[in-house]
Amino acid sequence: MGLSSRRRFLKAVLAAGAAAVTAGVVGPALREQPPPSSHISAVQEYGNSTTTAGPLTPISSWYVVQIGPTPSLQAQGYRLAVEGLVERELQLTLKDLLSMPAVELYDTIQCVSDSYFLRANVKWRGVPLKHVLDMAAVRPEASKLALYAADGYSTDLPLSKAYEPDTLLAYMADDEPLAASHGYPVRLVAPRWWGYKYIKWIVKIVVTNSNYLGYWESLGYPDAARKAP
Ligand SMILES: Nc1nc2c(c(=O)[nH]1)N[C@H]1C(S)=C(S)[C@@H](COP(=O)(O)O)O[C@H]1N2
Ligand SMILES: [Mo]
Repeated sequence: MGLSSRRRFLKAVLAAGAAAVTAGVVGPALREQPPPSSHISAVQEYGNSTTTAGPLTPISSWYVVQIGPTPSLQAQGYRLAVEGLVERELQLTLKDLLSMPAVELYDTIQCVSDSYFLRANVKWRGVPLKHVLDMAAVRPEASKLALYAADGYSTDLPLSKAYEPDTLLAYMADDEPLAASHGYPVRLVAPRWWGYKYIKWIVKIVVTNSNYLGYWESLGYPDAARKAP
């Protein structure tokens, strides 16, 4: 299949609403994994599992999977709303998020639909989601988060996963701001769980005790999306 017919094919798959590949997946030009920077706290390992194997994937071969076109969000005007079962509702700007304590970690993002080809080793930087939830003060009856994105996508996360120290609201990948296609300005990073939890272009978090199911979860994908060890 030629490049342009492959693109048409992938567009058609996207239009059909399936998880689709829109970028090349094989890249020979791998670079060495740099050491972690020291001014930011690094959660390299959590529990007893390391989440990244191998060198960083060059951005040019990092896969893209999404249900529709890339929305174009601007830093100016971006807001992350936190509402629902909280003591204080929040409307965070990108500047707010950038001023919070940051964590850097290496992780492998992997799509459940082809975990061999649709994978990328990424160095993320972001704010622990727990930090933002603690600012909002989650009420004791809460059990779950519903997470919403600017493209109409959503996912959900049990509070226990949301509180893990390496679950991040990430705004950088490989020391650069996120690319538009990878979630600019902010996306979730949920190490050890499948890629569909890594919601891109996140704009709203609703704390709930109802059993909200996100886009893929409501189509039957597991709610607790831990990858096989
Ligand atoms: N907003 C939004 N986030 C999303 C998706 C989406 O369609 N929309 N797809 C998910 C899926 S299925 C995967 S595997 C990862 C892929 O992330 P990437 O395109 O940055 O590699 O994004 C997840 N986050
Ligand atoms: Mo995916």
